[in-house]
Amino acid sequence: MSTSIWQRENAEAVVAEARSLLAKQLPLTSRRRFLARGLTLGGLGLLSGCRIDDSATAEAALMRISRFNDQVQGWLFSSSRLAPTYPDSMITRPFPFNAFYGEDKVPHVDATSFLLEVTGLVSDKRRWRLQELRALPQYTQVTRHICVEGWSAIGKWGGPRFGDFLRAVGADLSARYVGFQCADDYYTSIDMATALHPQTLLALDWDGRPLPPKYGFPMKLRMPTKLGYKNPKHIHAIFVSNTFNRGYWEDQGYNWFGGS
Ligand SMILES: Nc1nc2c(c(=O)[nH]1)N[C@H]1C(S)=C(S)[C@@H](COP(=O)(O)O)O[C@H]1N2
Ligand SMILES: [Mo]
Repeated sequence: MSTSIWQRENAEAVVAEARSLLAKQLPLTSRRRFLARGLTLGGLGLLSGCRIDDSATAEAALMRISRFNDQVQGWLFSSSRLAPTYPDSMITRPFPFNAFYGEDKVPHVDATSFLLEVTGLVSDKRRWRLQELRALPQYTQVTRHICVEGWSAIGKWGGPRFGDFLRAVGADLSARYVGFQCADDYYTSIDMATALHPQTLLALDWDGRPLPPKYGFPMKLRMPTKLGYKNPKHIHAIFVSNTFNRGYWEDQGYNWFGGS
C-alpha cells in the first residue's frame, strides 16, 4: 500500500471505522452496496490500490471504498429525482420508534422557550421560534423511512422545505455541508444538494399533529432520499459549513452519504 499523506493522516480513523463497520454486522448491507456497484474483492484491491491480503488492509480498503461511495452517491444524487410517496392508507401504525437509547429516555423539549440556533455560513444568525418556522410555506409528505437495522415504515411528515429555510437565513448555498446538533447529543451532517432537495423537510408535524417527543419534537430533518440514521430528531442547532463533520453513527462506521 502506498503511504500518501492522506493515508497516514487517516489510516487510524479509517481502520477504527472499518472495524466497527464489520463488528456492527453491516457486512451484508455493505457487501450488497459494493456488489451493486459491480465490485469484487479483486476489484476492491484495484480501486483501493491495495493488495487485499490481510484483514486490516481489507478493512482499510473497505473504508476507502465507503468514502469513495460518498463521492459517487453525491454525483449520482439528483435534485429532480423524487423518492416515492404513498397514500395515507399505507401509513405504518403504530410507527416504530428508534434511537440509540430506549423510549423512556426520549428528551422532552419545552415548546414555548425553544429557540433554534443557526450558525456558520449564514447571513442571519437570529434564533428561530417554532411559530416562525410554521409561518414558512408548509408541505406534507407520506414517504418510506428505511432503517439499516432491518426495518422500514411509511410515515407522514409536515413542515417547511429545508431549502426555503436555508434561503430565509441567507445560507451560503454553495457551502458543502449542513450539520445538526440534537437535544439528545445525536449529531449528523449532510451534503448541500440533499439539503436543497424539494422533499427535504424541516418536519414539525407527524401525521397531521406536532411531532410527538418520541418522533423528534420540536423538529426533525426528514429526507426520504436518505437512510433513517441521517434523519436527525430533536434538532436544536443547525450549522452551514465547508468543514466536514461526520455523525453519531457515521463515526461508528456507517456510510456518511447514507442514500436510500
Ligand atoms: N436525535 C436523534 N435522531 C435520530 C436518532 C437518534 O437516536 N437521536 N436515531 C436515528 C435512527 S437510527 C432512526 S432509524 C430514526 C428513527 O426515527 P423514528 O423514531 O421516528 O422512527 O431516527 C434517527 N434520528
Ligand atoms: Mo436507524
